Amino acid sequence: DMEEIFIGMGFSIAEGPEVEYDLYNFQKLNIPENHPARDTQDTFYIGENVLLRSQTSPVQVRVMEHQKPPIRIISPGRVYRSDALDATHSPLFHQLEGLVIDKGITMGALKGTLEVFAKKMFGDSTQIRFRPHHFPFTEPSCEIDVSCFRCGGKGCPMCKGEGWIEILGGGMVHPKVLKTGGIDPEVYSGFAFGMGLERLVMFRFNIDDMRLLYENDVRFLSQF
Ligand code: 2NL
Repeated sequence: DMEEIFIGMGFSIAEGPEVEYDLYNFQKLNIPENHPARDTQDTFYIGENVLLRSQTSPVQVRVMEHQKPPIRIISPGRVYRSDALDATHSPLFHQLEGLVIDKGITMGALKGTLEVFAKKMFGDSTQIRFRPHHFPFTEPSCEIDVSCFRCGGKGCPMCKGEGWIEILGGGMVHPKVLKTGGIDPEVYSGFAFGMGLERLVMFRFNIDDMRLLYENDVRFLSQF
């Protein structure tokens, strides 16, 4: 469903390796040597410079290096983080990231794109809210909430009384990231966003334990 929504807005689907170089997973995304995300506690290393990708951003870096703007892609796929398995964490999960680069791309374009996505995904009355945040690869950065699709924003157990549910992170692609991708930040700008698929699926189908998604229990699967 998510792919259909973005294809409808002119995006293409990009894929890349799950076993990545440190260079593509971290360095080219402005995540320096001493950044906590690079700790072996958080990332599965296969060799000194080779790891299981912890995000799908390296796919987008590879597209930047091989394709001239305009770029309009999503990169859905498996990612890996060294987390213990519990109801809300899994060492293997899925992300969908998006990247748009052209002349004159602004935060307004990010907002419009994600508003269309949220309405198509969760219903026409859905609203979105941007909150300031920090990611190394975007500047400025934000987290994006959608109005609770269960209670419409009044507050309920699903949104923990908040009225809003956090589903996305995003921002304007950092000039350093554009430059390492071979794109001139003086000429082009872009936005990027990312979201965790399991979290979204759990909200959509009211699933309270992520492990159910991986256990292949027929009693669970046959409901869909
Ligand atoms: C989150 C946040 C995000 C991106 C992913 C990105 C990719 C490139 C350049 C800049 Cl190549 N940014 N991706 C940007 C902001 C947020 O994901 O919470 N994901 C689960």
